[in-house]
Amino acid sequence: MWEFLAGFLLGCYAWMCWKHPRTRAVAPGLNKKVVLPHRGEVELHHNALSSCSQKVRAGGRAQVRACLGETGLPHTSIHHTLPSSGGWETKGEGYLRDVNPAGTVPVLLHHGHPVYESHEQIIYIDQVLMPGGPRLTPTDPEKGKLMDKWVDYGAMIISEVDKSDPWPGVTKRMGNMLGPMTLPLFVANITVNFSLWNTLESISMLPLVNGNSILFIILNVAVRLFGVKVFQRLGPLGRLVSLTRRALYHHLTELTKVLELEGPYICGEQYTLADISMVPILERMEVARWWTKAIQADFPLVCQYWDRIQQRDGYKASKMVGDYQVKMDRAGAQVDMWKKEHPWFNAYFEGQASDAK
Ligand SMILES: N[C@@H](CCC(=O)N[C@@H](CS)C(=O)NCC(=O)O)C(=O)O
Repeated sequence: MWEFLAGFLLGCYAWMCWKHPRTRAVAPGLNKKVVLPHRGEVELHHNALSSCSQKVRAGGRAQVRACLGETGLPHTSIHHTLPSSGGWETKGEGYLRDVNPAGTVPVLLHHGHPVYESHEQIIYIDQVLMPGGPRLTPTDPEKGKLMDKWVDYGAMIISEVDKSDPWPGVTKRMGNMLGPMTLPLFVANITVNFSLWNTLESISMLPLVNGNSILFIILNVAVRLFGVKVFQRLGPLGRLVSLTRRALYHHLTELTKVLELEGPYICGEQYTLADISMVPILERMEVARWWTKAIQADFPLVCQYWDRIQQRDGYKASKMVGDYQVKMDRAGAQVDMWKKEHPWFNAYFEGQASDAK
């Protein structure tokens, strides 16, 4: 009897694995020919912890506030759990079919037409949806080109980061730093916020997913086995984190150069989509504890720039709140504790001034 039941359940699982859709790439930007289920004119599918989502919320909220004040344009915000926040909603059949076959957030829908890739979404919000014309795009064509360059530089294109040789990918654009610099926070998050159920659920997803999701499942299990020493046990993981500080120095030097030339924002006096593209990166540095004393001392102009952005209402509206904030505070505190307990871990963040330059 039990053998029959176990065999039946295994058969159901195998059938589910076989018929479950896998993620696939989508075309960036507006997909005019695709119409997805929607309720409102403008919808944002996002996640509170997702940096790319924050970028769109930082741009989007400013836009929505303006729209609400001036036109009353409705905006629906739909939250989804991610593997990194302990859920697999974005890899489910419904999400892949009805929102994004790539299985990621954020996704902007306009009358049900999806706009994929956060760097495309912020442009679409400002240049297509904003009543009365763009507010976050300079009118001067030269400044416009500068803005485009920095929106592109702030994009996160994970496929550009080659696991065996990550340096070209992480230095190509600043957005590609988001993954490597979040790794210590991910490991801390799994350690202090994930239940055994989260790990078991992750393992059960193994035959259903592909790409980076598989790596995340391996990480989840490895953190259970090795704790923080996972960085020493899994060579490529340790190597990726160990180059983060040097790569951050590279990008913050570029940011300093443009601020020296243009300032106080990337395109001068006007706050633009270029600055919005920096928000999730500078914020993630905060949450994952990369704003070390050395970095603050070496990049005073970037610090002033970041302080200025943090005073803005659009930034304040884009921040995560509630339970997610509590969980990230707890994970951040764990990173702080590991820094104190393990000199080798602290060296990822502090290193020697000379080895970062
Ligand atoms: N280049 C994409 C990246 C999208 C992306 O990877 N989003 C992350 C959150 S920041 C995600 O959904 N991760 C979940 C996963 O890949 O399973 C964009 O900028 O929109």
